Amino acid sequence: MPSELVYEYMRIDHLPHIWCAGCGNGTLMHDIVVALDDLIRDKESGITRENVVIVSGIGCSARAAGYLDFSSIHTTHGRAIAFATGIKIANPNLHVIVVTGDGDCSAIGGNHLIHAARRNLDLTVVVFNNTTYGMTGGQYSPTTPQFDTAATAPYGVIDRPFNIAELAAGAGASFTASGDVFHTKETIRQIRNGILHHGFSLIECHSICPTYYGRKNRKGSAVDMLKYQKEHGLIRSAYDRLPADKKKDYYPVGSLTENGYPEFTDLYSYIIKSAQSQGPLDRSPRRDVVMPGTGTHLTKDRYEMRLAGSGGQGVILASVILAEAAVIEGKNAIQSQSYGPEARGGTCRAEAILGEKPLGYSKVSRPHFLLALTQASLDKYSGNLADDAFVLIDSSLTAPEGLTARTVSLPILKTARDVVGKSMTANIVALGAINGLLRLFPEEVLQEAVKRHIPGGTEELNLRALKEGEALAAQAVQA
Ligand SMILES: Cc1ncc(C[n+]2csc(CCOP(=O)(O)OP(=O)(O)O)c2C)c(N)n1
Ligand code: SF4
Repeated sequence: MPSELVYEYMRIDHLPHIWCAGCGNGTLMHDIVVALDDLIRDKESGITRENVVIVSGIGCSARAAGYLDFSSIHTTHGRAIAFATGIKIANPNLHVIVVTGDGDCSAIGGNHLIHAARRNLDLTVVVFNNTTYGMTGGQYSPTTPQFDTAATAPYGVIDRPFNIAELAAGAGASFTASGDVFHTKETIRQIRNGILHHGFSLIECHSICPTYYGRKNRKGSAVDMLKYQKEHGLIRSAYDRLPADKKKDYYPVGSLTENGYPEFTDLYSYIIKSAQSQGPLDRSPRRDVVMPGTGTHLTKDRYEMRLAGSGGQGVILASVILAEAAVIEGKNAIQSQSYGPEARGGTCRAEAILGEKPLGYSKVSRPHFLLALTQASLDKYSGNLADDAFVLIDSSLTAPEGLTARTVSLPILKTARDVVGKSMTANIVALGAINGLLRLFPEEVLQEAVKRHIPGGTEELNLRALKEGEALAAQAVQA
């Protein structure tokens, strides 16, 4: 690599690199750097040093993420595309480039690959395909040619190999191409086009591993392996013109597919915007939030809510409705749940994190609010609450001794059963009570969120349940 590119784009303190002499990884990393340098210099491209993220899994190839001086993350084996997915969804303005090995992306990470391709998420995946597990000593991978030998196949590999570019194209990737170590100019061009492409792009680069694959299969020196690429890699247009019976002796270098399938984060934001614009509704500013006896304002950027009960009580649906109401209000929300088989006879919980600003981390760690509808779920989940937490429990329950958070108990289950006339509406009664106490949403917003998630024909029943819950809260506030 020209020294000015090394000084500009590599972490000098990480050098010398660990790759063997003659390994193809250095050339492919060079190709990524040249493609990026070209794009960064082109002010029209929208690509800057700051908005590029390099993600890798584990393997010889994956070390590139450590050498490249961009925002980078060296993750776990097979999971590079999963990490990259999170990064891209959190900030769709980033250009996320995954550097991955054939084992990393098509064996242990094969599911992540096909589903990211299927979603057409705007990532650029550059596969360093050396047809072996280099880092662990030359085991066979999904791309090892049939009957070649490997540390785990001393008499030859039986499986037929994947063509990773075709696999990605078949799964729905909107840009696929191949490159190699010898045809540098075309490989750089494809990486550059892949980065510019808006959608899932994958460039499968045939690499060389003289140390393991080459030695075990008598492919000669690194120079011999490169010579093979020179003689057997054909620019796509020339490859396409070959008669069918000749194609097996060559491989194509260049573009395989390119189309304009819609991109995942575009569709995602479209769906969220339309969910918000279906909103009714009263856009009046949020009312003051006065928790019983405290006068505290609920103005958190991140408000973590946990709803707990037993299976069948509808706490998951309640958390979904809370999150939906936040979305209608133009706020951010994360909904999650823990509903294992134990919920059939024991406890289950669901969570919603609500916030004005982007929420980031999706796990509830110290809830600001806890609803408990059963004693077992109260006992289980009343520990580790936020310092200023607020707890709402059904009045049939007994607060555990160690519970110091402000706690209000209301006859939620009884109201659902005796006043609304259906025990199964307890979750909606609880939602009315929660909103009455915390004043999270204008009533109309919560009603709309309820309507979007209840079964058809139960509207009147559930809106009545919501009202009864609000009435319970009103009495508690007055008391
Ligand atoms: C979960 C997990 N399984 C297995 C390993 C061991 N491991 C490290 S690298 C590697 C294979 C690397 O092969 P490939 O992805 O083709 O990259 P290369 O080293 O050839 O560039 C394996 C199996 C690991 N680190 N983590
Ligand atoms: S083992 Fe193979 S892939 Fe790994 S650095 Fe050496 S030549 Fe490259």
